[in-house]
Amino acid sequence: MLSLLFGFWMNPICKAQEALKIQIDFFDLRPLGQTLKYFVTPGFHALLEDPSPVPVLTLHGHPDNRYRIDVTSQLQAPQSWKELGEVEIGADPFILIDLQGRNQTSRIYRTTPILINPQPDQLVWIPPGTFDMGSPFDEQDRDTDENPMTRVTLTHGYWMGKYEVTQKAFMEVMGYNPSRFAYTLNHPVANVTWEMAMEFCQKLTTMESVSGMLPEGFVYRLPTEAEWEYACRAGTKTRYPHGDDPDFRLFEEFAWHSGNSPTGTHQVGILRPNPWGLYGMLGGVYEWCLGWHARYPGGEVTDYISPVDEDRVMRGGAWSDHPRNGRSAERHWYGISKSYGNAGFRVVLGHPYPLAAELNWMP
Ligand SMILES: [Ca+2]
Ligand SMILES: [Ca+2]
Repeated sequence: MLSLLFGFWMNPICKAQEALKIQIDFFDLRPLGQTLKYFVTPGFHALLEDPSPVPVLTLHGHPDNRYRIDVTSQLQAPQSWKELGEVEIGADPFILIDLQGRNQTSRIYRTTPILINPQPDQLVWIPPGTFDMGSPFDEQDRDTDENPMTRVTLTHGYWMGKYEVTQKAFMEVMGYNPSRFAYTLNHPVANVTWEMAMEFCQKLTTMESVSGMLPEGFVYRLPTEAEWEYACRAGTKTRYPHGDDPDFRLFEEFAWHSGNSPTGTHQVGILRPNPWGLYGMLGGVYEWCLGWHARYPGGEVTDYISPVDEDRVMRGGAWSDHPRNGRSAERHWYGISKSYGNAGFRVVLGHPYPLAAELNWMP
């Protein structure tokens, strides 16, 4: 009987990847969906008793993680590995059909983590993509700084903080708590200036880098305004991620605003998240962004960052605002050194922004 050798290798992984659990099963397409028996040898190779006409791999992993899958037919020849593809593990298992493996007598697979979410409880992967930034002229309650609508393509994915930065996180990095209303450590940090938020990101990057928790080539920083709105919209074009909500009835299920939170902030993560799993994007505290409150360019732009203008931009509305000021397209602004009880931020873990040098800022 012909034997078919399958296998997978896990590359050495760093501490940040300990939560990773990936398993590759091997299925036969004939009959559809029936699992073939396989045996895992001590060298992590799976030996199939029966040849599969087309190998099908099912990859289970932690959501947000991406892997490169390589294949070879000769384990002894290191040069023979060929890339089969890159996969991004979502909530459901990823099915990879290896058509080139049809009727092959030996197929050995290797997975290499490309991107591992270093803090799955705190960060959400935002994939690259294109969206329309701003609001259409007929959007209820819109302001004129939301036009012209601009089609923005983000060429890099990034992780975004699932929550606004909490007082606990801020204290751990900065050693003090600026929040005028210090309720609990799980409340969002407030009374933050743009400069303080920038310094937090820089210090956190250094700390995580030292402890080996930072994926290569990534830094903590503020989101650009485009990254913020793209993540907030989560593929939606309506006033809010949950719809147009003309009379704001649903808004309070997602956001702390002047109607349900007139006296200050609440702990993060209590209300419902947006479709991509981000909490408190709307309402709660305003979120400082990288860039300025400048007029949109219109047309189509890649990796947009707003040019120098008078004030720094912040997004999402706040606990002190009417829901009309908590729309996805709504823009707010403060001076660079201003801090208010509704001013906070959330982090992005992403590529260093190419134009960061133009921000002309040093801690
Ligand atoms: Ca917010
Ligand atoms: Ca406005």
